[in-house]
Amino acid sequence: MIHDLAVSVRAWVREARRIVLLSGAGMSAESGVPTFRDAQTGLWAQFRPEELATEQAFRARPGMVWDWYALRREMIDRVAPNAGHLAVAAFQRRHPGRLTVVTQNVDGLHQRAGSPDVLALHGNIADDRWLDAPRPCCLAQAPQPGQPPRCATCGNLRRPAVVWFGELLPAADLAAAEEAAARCDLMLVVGTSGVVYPAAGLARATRGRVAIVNPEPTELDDAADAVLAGTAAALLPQLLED
Ligand code: BJW
Repeated sequence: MIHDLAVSVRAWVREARRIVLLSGAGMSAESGVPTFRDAQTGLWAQFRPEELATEQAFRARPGMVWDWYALRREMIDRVAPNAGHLAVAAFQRRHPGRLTVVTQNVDGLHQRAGSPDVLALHGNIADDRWLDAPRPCCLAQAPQPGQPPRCATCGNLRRPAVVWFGELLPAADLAAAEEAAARCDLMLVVGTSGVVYPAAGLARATRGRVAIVNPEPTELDDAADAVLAGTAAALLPQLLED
């Protein structure tokens, strides 16, 4: 059973020459990855992302923030792409070059589903980098294991290679996402609350149609031509079928 509005969006998908899929945490919810701002459990229940996902929080409590990321890394290693990720990747295989994935997610699930050239605006949780600019001593030896690992000589810390509040997004990926948003005929905005910028701004910057897929209202609903109340894994296979 497919709703009338979903039929319209499916027709927009068929007409569109260029599509952007802008995803957020809800894209991976049905894979078992908790979102940031829904009812949360464990460490998510005690802290807001704005309190943990900052350089200031890491400098103040590196062990605690490192452990938060370590738990999330373990959890992400255990999950798999869901029917939504797979439908996107299958569409891209059938229509090379027509759909660009721009994601705020750091879980790598679009990439694992087979989507090519994903623009990962907030980095990748599987990667680390130096907290402070690396000195020759940092580069000369393997980091000393720990929570977090550190340079044995100067104490510089390793940190997750994700984008925290107040930090710049990767410039090339953001520029490519802005260009794709400016050029697309249709943007599918899936599983994001639309509160975090500049990613949310992409949905306001496009001159193409905007269709939202989300079981709950979002901050971007006023910018949308269609708001589909449903989940990524249920709706994307319908919207993206030929
Ligand atoms: C489902 C579902 C299912 C559930 N199917 N859906 C303009 C105005 C105001 C503030 C700013 C602005 N521009 C910049 C800012 C500051 C700031 C910001 O946006 N603050 C806001 C909170 C107000 N932005 C930044 O600091 C950014 N950097 C920047 O702008 O640099 C320039 C600058 C520098 C210095 C000063 C000023 C500017 C960086 C933002 C980095 C965000 N990082 C995080 C953490 C990443 C690492 C990690 O994973 O730990 O990214 S925070 C967190 O939020 C994460 C997410 O990618 C991001 C977005 O969250 P998302 O994906 O929308 O998740 P939720 O949980 O919010 O929503 C889930 C949705 O799914 C819900 O709607 C559910 O209903 C839905 N859902 N199940 C479909 N099955």
